[in-house]
Amino acid sequence: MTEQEIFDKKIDDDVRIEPKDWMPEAYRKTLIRQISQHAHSEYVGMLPEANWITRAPTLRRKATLLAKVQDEAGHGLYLYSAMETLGMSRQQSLDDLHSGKAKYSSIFNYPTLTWADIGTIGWLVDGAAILNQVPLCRTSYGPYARAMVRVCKEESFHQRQGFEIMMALSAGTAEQKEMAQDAINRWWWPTLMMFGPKDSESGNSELSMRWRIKRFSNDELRQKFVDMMVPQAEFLGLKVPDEKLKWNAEKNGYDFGEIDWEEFWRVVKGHGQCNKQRLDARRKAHDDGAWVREAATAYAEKRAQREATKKGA
Ligand code: BYC
Repeated sequence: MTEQEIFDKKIDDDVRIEPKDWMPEAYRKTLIRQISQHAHSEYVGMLPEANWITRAPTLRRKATLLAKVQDEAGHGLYLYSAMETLGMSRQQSLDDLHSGKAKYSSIFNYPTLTWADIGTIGWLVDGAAILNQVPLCRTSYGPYARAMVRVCKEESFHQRQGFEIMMALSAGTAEQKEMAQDAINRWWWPTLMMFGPKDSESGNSELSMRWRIKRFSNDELRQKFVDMMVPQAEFLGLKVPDEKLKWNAEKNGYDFGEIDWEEFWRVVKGHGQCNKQRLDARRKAHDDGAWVREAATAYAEKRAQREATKKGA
């Protein structure tokens, strides 16, 4: 059997591909592309939420939000490590993010204006992330799949905390309920965009599905999301801002309106409300952290020298 045939058989038999296995260059590249987009999303995703840590309404809310934001940093780290197993250094990935070459999820280029936005991000954005990421626990590349198991457990907790914030607000005063409705009005459509372009325009889907990197198409996941979230919105007493939303008994799912694809591509291409602000914040955090990296490297070098001297003695 050729190396290509062994690889194809593993994919067909659902056997994981591991870092030292032979893999087609295009498979390696598409994995790096997707994991990079994913890792940077976790990393940049800390910013809109961190914006509310100092303004969380109670100590318990603050502690929970702090833990959530730290979890996102951890998710980024698992994913950067998974990328390293494919030969992509962390420095290179970060350089690509900071230069604007690498993508991250469009959703994080929208501002968090009120506390209800934190609830809505947890409920809707993490809800979308879970739907997209649970199938990734079975993705064909071992290190990515294993990283996703832990990520998904933590995301489930994030979603619960978001929903709980929304329950409190929607059962609160008229102003609180209005704040919750305003948040869903602003976040609903950008959340639907998280699943990517329509299947007919998703250039990467076909190969990614064949290689079992992706298990469901962008539109399939988007449909599942709408079907899952509409009853939750109803439970909260909130209205989904889509006049075309309608139950379709024949397909056993909801029909819904068309996404503003022009807005989607504008944000993906770097021209959303907060793209500049997000990248500036990440670059600044990286520059401010230079001394930590230098200190850690100096410590590691000193320690290696000490070990070598001990061995020589
Ligand atoms: N934003 O051919 P397509 C999270 C790009 S959740 C920006 O369909 P693919 C978190 C796409 O990269 C969010 N770019 O691509 C949650 C491609 O560009 P390139 C992160 C987007 O890869 C809460 C081009 O458009 N989750 O982290 O087959 C708190 C054409 O698309 C977007 C993941 O990344 C978008 N919305 O499918 C904190 C999950 N959509 O690469 C953090 C893993 C598409 O050709 N990623 N693009 O230059 C995936 O599942 C897939 O990459 C996607 C896109 C479904 C997103």
